[in-house]
Amino acid sequence: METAELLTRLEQKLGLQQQQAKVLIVGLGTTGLSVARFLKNLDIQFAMVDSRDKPPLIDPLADEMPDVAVFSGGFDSAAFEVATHLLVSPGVSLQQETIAKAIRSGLKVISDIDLFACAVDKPVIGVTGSNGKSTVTTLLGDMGRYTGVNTAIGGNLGIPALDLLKQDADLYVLELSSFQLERTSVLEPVAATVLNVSADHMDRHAGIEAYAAEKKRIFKGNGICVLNLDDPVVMAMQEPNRTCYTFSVKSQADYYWAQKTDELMAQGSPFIARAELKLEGLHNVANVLAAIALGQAVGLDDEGMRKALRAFNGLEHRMQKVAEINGVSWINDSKATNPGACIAALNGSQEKVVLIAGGDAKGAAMTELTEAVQQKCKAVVAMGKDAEQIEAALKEILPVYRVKNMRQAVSQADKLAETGERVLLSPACASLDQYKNYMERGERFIQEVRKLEEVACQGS
Ligand code: UMA
Ligand code: ADP
Repeated sequence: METAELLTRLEQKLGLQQQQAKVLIVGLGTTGLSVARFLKNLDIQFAMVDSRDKPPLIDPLADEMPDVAVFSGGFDSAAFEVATHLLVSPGVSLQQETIAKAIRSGLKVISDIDLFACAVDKPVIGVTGSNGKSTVTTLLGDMGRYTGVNTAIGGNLGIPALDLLKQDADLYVLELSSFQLERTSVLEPVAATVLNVSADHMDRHAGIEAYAAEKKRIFKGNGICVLNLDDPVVMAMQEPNRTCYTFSVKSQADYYWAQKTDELMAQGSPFIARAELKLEGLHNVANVLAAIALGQAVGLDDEGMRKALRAFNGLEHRMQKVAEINGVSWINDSKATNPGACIAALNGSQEKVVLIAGGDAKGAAMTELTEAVQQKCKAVVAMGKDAEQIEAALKEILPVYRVKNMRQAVSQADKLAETGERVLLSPACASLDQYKNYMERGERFIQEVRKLEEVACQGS
């Protein structure tokens, strides 16, 4: 897009006038840096503020843009007083005192997704939900590639939306978190889905209704809405006069799993046999149905989509088999950072489970796990900040063992699991109380399991 046209759009849609706007970017992480680059290119004035003493991307910013003003070590900055627009990174709450005050005083909140929406001139698919976003977004990227459509994927998945524009793609697929949607007002995807809604990030949202309302923002505009027929909270988002495709693993829908024939159906015709998928668990069948619906919504070729589905092995740290030791399978599902994901993992398990759970519950109630744990588990090993909460919720129904770290967790689980059973790391909690991220937590689990494997090999 020509710069002049982009500037016009920014002015019309976001009130960002090149000469007058002063954007205060809150947060110098990957989002903040992508925005700084975008605004610098357009000669729009901005400054940056970060509550940390040394924001993570301060060095690359200083190298690329040494003249940019950065106020770090707190939000107590006069920069808020001169700004016209606030671009708040998703990791920072809009309820933070200084930010809330600035918003009340009339500063307009915008997001990197808003800027992206103004700058993009190709179709955008939006993917949100409490669980399955990364899987569906990645699958759509593969489907695009297998059908010969130059597809860029990113957003909450990792590459900030604005950085995707460099790829000059023909189709963009954005994974969007509730935090990104909450501060986005102009994105109108050609097709979008809310995969499911269950309690997550309750420490940042006023409640599940408020959280669901943020998710619903993905359906802004007139694009095709892809809705989960099995989730009443999602179905309640349906608007009259909109084209909606439903998906279901329980009953007939536009896209559904036909249990009798074990096929995935699309618009009344068999699309692919479940046996052709490498992904485990019924929740992944739901994810695949949503991806097919979105793919067809933007006209991707069916055969290319099938090829992508047959090849897709799933993402790391989601229901990955790490080892089989003395007849016990060890599964890494470290990305299960909320109860909904852990419940899906348990429901998909055929074997009896020793569950390793815990971390930061982010305000979610661990009692949500009760039914699935009762049906599938023989014991729970609890670690991390909210281990006590897990113990309190589950100790009446099965043994709960408290441990301090992953080494102890694996060792305890090893003592408990017997041939034909599975040890599942599916924490139902965020990892940040003990690890850098869920990847580090999963890697630590894998390391400990590998040690067990070595010992088992030496013994045999
Ligand atoms: N932070 C401060 N002070 C600040 C700014 C940030 O303490 O002034 C902290 C935040 O509280 C947070 C961390 O720094 O813990 C990172 O925040 P950020 O907004 O700067 O993060 P970015 O590096 O810009 O990454 C963000 C998303 N991060 C969050 O939403 C926390 C990334 O999603 C996303 O990939 C990236 O933008 C590109 O779009 C990560 C994530 O954890 C994977 N998302 C959550 C999730 O999936 O559950 C929502
Ligand atoms: P997200 O990006 O929304 O966090 P992921 O695809 O990374 O989603 O999966 C995160 C966790 O949720 C994993 O533990 C995975 O097994 C589980 N999961 C994936 N899809 C679903 C679903 N449709 N319903 C419930 N849990 C799911």
